[in-house]
Amino acid sequence: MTHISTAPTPPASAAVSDGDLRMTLAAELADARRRTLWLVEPLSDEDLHRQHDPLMSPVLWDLGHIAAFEDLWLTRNLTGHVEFSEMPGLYNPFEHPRRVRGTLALPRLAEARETMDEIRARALARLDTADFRDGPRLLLAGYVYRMVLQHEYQHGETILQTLQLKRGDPYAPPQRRVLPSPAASYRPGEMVFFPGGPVELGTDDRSAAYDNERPRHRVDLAPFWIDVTPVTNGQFLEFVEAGGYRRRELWTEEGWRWLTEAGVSAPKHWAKRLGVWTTRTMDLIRPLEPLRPVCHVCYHEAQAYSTFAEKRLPTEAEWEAAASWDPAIGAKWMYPWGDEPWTPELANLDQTAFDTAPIGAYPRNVSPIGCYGMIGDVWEWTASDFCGYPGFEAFPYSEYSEAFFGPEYKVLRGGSWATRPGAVRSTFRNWDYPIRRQIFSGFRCARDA
Ligand code: AVJ
Ligand code: FE
Repeated sequence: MTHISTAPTPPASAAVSDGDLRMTLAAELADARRRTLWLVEPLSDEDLHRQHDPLMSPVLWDLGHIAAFEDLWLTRNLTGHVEFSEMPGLYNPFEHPRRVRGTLALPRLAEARETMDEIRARALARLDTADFRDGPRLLLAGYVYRMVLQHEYQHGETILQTLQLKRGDPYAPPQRRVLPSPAASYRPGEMVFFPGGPVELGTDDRSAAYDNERPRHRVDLAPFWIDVTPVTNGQFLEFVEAGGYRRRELWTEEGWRWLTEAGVSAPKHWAKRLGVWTTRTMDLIRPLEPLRPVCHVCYHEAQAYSTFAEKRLPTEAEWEAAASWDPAIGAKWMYPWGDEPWTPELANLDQTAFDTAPIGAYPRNVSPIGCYGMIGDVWEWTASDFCGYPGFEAFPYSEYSEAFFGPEYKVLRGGSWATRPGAVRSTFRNWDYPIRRQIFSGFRCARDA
């Protein structure tokens, strides 16, 4: 673990030669594509073209869009400046809302694969001569390649959201990684104390972080308590059985309006069969497991549960401090466990488990103050709106983050089982509408000291 001072983090490439970085990036691009194609391998052309849900694109659109984004940033934009809006019409997300993408004239898989290969070949040829030190800002420390990699990883998670909503036969994962069994026991609902005081949030990293994670800045936090683990199915079931979905006083006005319209009475993919609650993840239906984190709840459900538990949702500043700040020594880490890169023993990330793990399965996934499971398993809703940090500068395009700043989106943190490790860290910020449940989303609670 390294102590982070207030000086900007040196680019990751400082110690490696351009040649080594080129090889690493080429290997990561190959790995990203292997994974994307592996995820969609079980799907027929019909499955790929179908609009499975109004919230999601046909999977074939995601594939074409991944390639078009790569073409835009790794070839066209490295030759001369191209605006994001010049992305080809078919795959431009702003020209076609998701709910109508099923009506687009999308190519068959074989043709899409050819386009993907052809764009990749051009990107690799350009990578051969990339100058990561004195070239354009986009290329410094290899940034634009990591941006494109993270984009493919993120669309992999988007595809998994679609597959969870798949019509017809449920999606059968090509293979499922076996998750570790719980090695430690925690009492769900137990809390740890964060003493408050000055903490540093965000990062100055320019090698991988998104613009919305910058700049690193100081925030003064009041002392607070925060849950040791994400809220579990067992805890959420207490809320359901106590009539949580019928008790007006637990919901905000906006939350109650959503609930009335949505007419739901349990998290998405929960069902009660013959008096037994079950959950479904892809093609796996099983009795509700009380020790797995609750998943597929929206912000309003998280908020109502928190009120029921006489707690509240953490702000994203509290979440990041609890995940990455060591108040004893004034240090901040990339991940709760330190700066060590992810390995399968550390946290449930990287998609191939196709499932959340019971709490206690990852005893090393613990932050300095003692919060478990902040990275992996489920994204965690926070109380915060998605906004730019003080001194925010859009880079390299405002359509990634800035276009979504404002009170209509809430921030989620920490990644899920469906997130690839390169696409998450303690400073990473995700966002969605507070009514959304198709994401792999849970939460943990906080409380004032
Ligand atoms: C960061 C997950 C909210 O999917 O809307 C993908 C990621 N941005 N392509 C999204 C993204 C452009 C983004 N989220
Ligand atoms: Fe995209």
